[in-house]
Parts: sequence; C-alpha cells; structure tokens
Amino acid sequence: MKNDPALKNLCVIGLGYVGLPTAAIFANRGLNVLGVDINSQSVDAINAGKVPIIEPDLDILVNGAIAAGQFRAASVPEPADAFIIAVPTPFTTDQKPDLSYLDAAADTLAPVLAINNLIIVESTVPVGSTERFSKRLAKKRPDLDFPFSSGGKADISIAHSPERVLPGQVLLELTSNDRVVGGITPRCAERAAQLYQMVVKGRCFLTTSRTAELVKLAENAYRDVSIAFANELANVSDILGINPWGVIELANHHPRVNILNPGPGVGGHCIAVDPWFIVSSAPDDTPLIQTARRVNDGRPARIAKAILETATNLKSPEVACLGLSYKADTDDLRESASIEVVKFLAEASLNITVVEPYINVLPSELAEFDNIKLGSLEQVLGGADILVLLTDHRAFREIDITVFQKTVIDTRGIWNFKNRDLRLHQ
Ligand code: SAJ
Repeated sequence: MKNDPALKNLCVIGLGYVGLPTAAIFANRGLNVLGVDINSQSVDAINAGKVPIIEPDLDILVNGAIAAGQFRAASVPEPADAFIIAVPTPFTTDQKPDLSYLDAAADTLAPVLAINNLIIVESTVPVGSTERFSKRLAKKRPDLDFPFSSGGKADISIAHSPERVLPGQVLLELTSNDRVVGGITPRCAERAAQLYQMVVKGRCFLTTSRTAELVKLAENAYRDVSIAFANELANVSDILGINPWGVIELANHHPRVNILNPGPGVGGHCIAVDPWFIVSSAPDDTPLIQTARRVNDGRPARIAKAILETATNLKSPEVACLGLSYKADTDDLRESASIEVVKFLAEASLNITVVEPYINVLPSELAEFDNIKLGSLEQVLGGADILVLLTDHRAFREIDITVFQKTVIDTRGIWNFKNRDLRLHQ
C-alpha cells in the first residue's frame, strides 16, 4: 500500500497518554501536526516544551517536533487532511460507558471538516461507537456525505484503530506494534492504514470498525481475566498459608501454563474499565468477564484487611505504603488499587506515610485524611513499623529489604520471598 501524498496536515484531538506521543511521532515523520486539548494548562505547557506526562523520551520527541516547527498545541481544532481522536472514554459509577468526551470531540470537529477528510477514532469504545460518532457528525454537517450512508463514495472516511500501547514503552510500541484498522467501509480502512504506514513498522490488519472495537476490548478483558485468576489463586494461597508467588513460579514451569502476577488489584484507565464495555453490550452473556472484574476489584479490601490484622498486634503502628500509581514507573494514578488500599487503611485510623517518587502532592481522595502524609524512602526505612509495598517502582525493587527488621507486606511479590512458605503478611 502506497503513502497518500495528500496527507500533510494532521490534527490529533486529546493530548493524553496516547494522543501526545502519537502527535509527536507523526510530526517527527514530517507531517504538520496540531494537537488539541480542552485543558488549556496542558496546551500552554506543551507549547512551552513542558511535557505533562511521564513517559520515557517523550519530552525529547515533543520538543524536537516543536523546535522543527512541525508541532503545536491549541484548544480548538483547525482544518486538516486527517484527524485522530484520542480522548478518554471512562465509565459511569454504574459501569456504563461514558462517551461524552467522544461526543464533545465530534462537536468540536464538525465545523472544520472538509471533503476528503479522514477521521480515525483511537479511543477504546463499545462496539458500534464509531458508527455512532459518524452519525453524530452527519447530523452537524448535512452538506457532507458520510460513509455509513454513502458507502464507498462518501466525502469523509471514518475508521477505528484502537491504541494498544503499554504505558512505559509507548514510543516503542506505537511504531512497532501491529495495528488493527477497522473502517466503516473498506475504503475508510485502507485510507487509515495508509496514514499509519507512515510511522508503523508493524503490520496493519484491515477489518470493519465493529470488529476492531471488539478486538481491543477482548485484548484487555483477556488480560483482566488472566490477572483475576492470579489474584484468586493468591486469595486461596493466603487462606492455606502458602506463598502464591512460589506456587505460580513452579506452575509456570509447565510448558502450557503461564499464570500472571497477583497484586493489590487492577488499576489504570484501560483494563479496569474496558471489560465493562463488553458487558454493557451483552450483560446476560458475560458472567466470566463480570466475575473477573469483581475478583480484581475485591483485592484492595482484602489486602487492606490483611494489613489491618497485622497492625492490630502493634500499638499505634506507623505504616509506610510504598507506591500509589496503578503500576510501576509511571505517575498515572487513575483507578489505582494502591490508592484504594491506602484509603481503607486511613479510614481505619492508621497513621500512614506514603512514599511515591512520581508525585509531590497527595491525590484528592487521600488529601482529606489528616492521618496520611507523603514522605521519603529513607524516612520510612528508618522509622516505620510496617512496610507495605503497593506499587513495584524500580526504586523499591532495588531496596535490600533484609535491612528492614520490622514487618514487611509485599503485595507484588518483588522481594524474592518466593521460596519461603509465607502468608501474604509475614
Ligand atoms: N497487573 C497485575 N498483574 C499482572 C499484570 C498487571 O496485577 O500480572 C496490574 C497492574 O499492576 C495494573 C493493571 O494490572 O494495575 C494493568 O496493567 P497492565 O500493565 O496489564 O496494562 P495497562 O493498563 O498499563 O495497559 C493495557 C495493555 N493491554 C494489554 O496488555 C492487553 C496495553 O497494551 C493497552 O494499550 C492498554 O491497556 C490500553 O490503553 O488499553
């Protein structure tokens, strides 16, 4: 498939963990890229060369593109040849998809659309959302033909190509991962694949937008179910007084077994959310996916209970909680199970010092507690009575835990207790 020479100007709507790296990568390949975000502070910061996200090498790439005049940020879209939508798609409190950011993106995009434009929705969405997005645009722009109504002859091409990058290695995965590109029509998919082939070394697999939507949801639900199995095994091991990491390590020597790691729960904006988008399409036919979500969501309370049982044996213990972000070596706190554990402990009136190298202020859910403060690793290694490892940041992995003589609760299994037959709390 050849590059489309008409693709010169790209507008990326949503400058978060996916949109900003995507914009920077295309800009570094020579497209003129406008990044759009409703958060004016982010827009100002990016234009000043300050990247508001922790992701290896992203600041270098963004600053290079700005310096070369290939990239700038703004609050509203401008006319372009292609548009990539990378806005959040969270869920409501009753686990229903919240597509309000996607609707808002359609509304802000509609006035600048022109004949021959290509639009790609990268946000993770329930099945049918790309067609819904297309219909919303069509209502706002009756002067243009959209692919769901005009098929191959439409003025506008619309596709869904889900982002699949792993935070922490986004720049590498954006270019090296294979891409699933689902068009509302085959022509939409082909045009979207032409755009990606400018930057992607992996293969592009063309399909329909509905299939691409379910592929992305299936990937994350699969991982959620796999982690739920590991977490359930940890719950069972804890009752039996067996170390789960030892069990998993030995079971994984079987050639067809590969159990994932138990932890304090599943966080982040993807795996903790996306399975519910499948459930919303088929609530009566997804018992496994729903149960996995509940097993993983039940972990923070279970971990907190184990910590509280340990704490009752001590008088006014000082508890140190290491790590708040949802996984290692990121500042991303969204849906973090570590935060939930700390909150449970604070509600039980324990005195807690949180050590989180990636933040300077406590998140709002924790800031309201007088019994939680932020501290340093040195302080807690010297003064805490109970050390709880919640997020396995590199800095914590490097601690020689044998020098800490008091109680250690390792919820991630990083300190090599594997070969000892210990309970979760030891
Ligand atoms: N976790 C465990 N045990 C494990 C692995 C992970 O408890 O063995 C926990 C992590 O600590 C974290 C959560 O699960 O709290 C999710 O972390 P993750 O590294 O599995 O995934 P994410 O959410 O950072 O990124 C996922 C990826 N999806 C898959 O691997 C199928 C990524 O490729 C997607 O692009 C991303 O979701 C997304 O944006 O959808």
